[in-house]
Amino acid sequence: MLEHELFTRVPENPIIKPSDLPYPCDCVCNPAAHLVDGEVLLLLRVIDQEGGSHITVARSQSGVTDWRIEHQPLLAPTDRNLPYEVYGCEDPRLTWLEDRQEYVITYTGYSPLGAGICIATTTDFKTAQRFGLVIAPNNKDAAIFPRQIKGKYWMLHRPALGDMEHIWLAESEDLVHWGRPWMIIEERGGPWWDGLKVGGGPTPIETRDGWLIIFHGVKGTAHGPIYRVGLALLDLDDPRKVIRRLPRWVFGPKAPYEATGFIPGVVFPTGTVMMNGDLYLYYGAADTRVGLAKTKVQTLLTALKDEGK
Ligand code: M1P
Repeated sequence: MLEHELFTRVPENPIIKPSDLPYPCDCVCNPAAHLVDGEVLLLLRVIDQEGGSHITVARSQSGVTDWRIEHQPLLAPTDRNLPYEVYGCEDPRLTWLEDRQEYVITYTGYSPLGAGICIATTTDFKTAQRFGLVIAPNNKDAAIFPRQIKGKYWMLHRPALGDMEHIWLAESEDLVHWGRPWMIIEERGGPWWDGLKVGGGPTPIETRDGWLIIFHGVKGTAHGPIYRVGLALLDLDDPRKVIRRLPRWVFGPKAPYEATGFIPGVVFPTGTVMMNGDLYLYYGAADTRVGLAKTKVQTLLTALKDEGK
């Protein structure tokens, strides 16, 4: 029988839980990830005890254990001049842009007006320059490609249009003004594992075969939504062209720390790094903790080649 899951959980899971934070919080989940100065840096989404979210930096040599977590958030809803983030800064993704020599953080700004896409940049993860809201609500799950394509920056994003929540692309020359929207990965409706909605995951990964896209898909059930992980491949020179999409999911909530928690039945992939030839996938588990699962990029590409449509 075909093995459904293409990722292997590390035995240390959950690798970060609320009690690991140096200050009180309810949940820690959905981290962005990058290799920075030879170690893994995570941007954690932390849900405080009032219910709002902020973003805090964590670092580890191994990317698995011994996390050093900052005592102060990098991005928090404290600035009165940022009205679109007053309920929180959520679900970051992180991209290094070589041409700008800086990291770009995309995150969801949540406010009484809904959830929209915000951008900030940093070089040292001690301070960040906030651009504010760059795409109006309702829109989430933004991640910027790690290099320019055809002279433009490209971003995955997920507008909510009535009942439809598909993954789209947008282009920009300056990271502030985004346009030329193009839908690439649709929620499939019906009984499918990705029928209710889909949303972009970690920063797209450049491979010989194309841009590897790891995304989440949601199925609605009588017991609530199930969040699982899917795969697609986009053309390297024109990401508007979807080369392959895997019909099935490849990683889903199975372990107790994914099946129970604040929102049960959720694995929410948001960050990857390459470590010792493995792709490390960091994800939110039940919106409560951080999990880590490993695979080989080639395993994902082979599945897309053999089973993708
Ligand atoms: O509870 C699961 C997830 O629900 C939302 O997902 P989406 O981006 O698809 O709307 C988000 O609120 C996310 O933070 C959360 O983990």
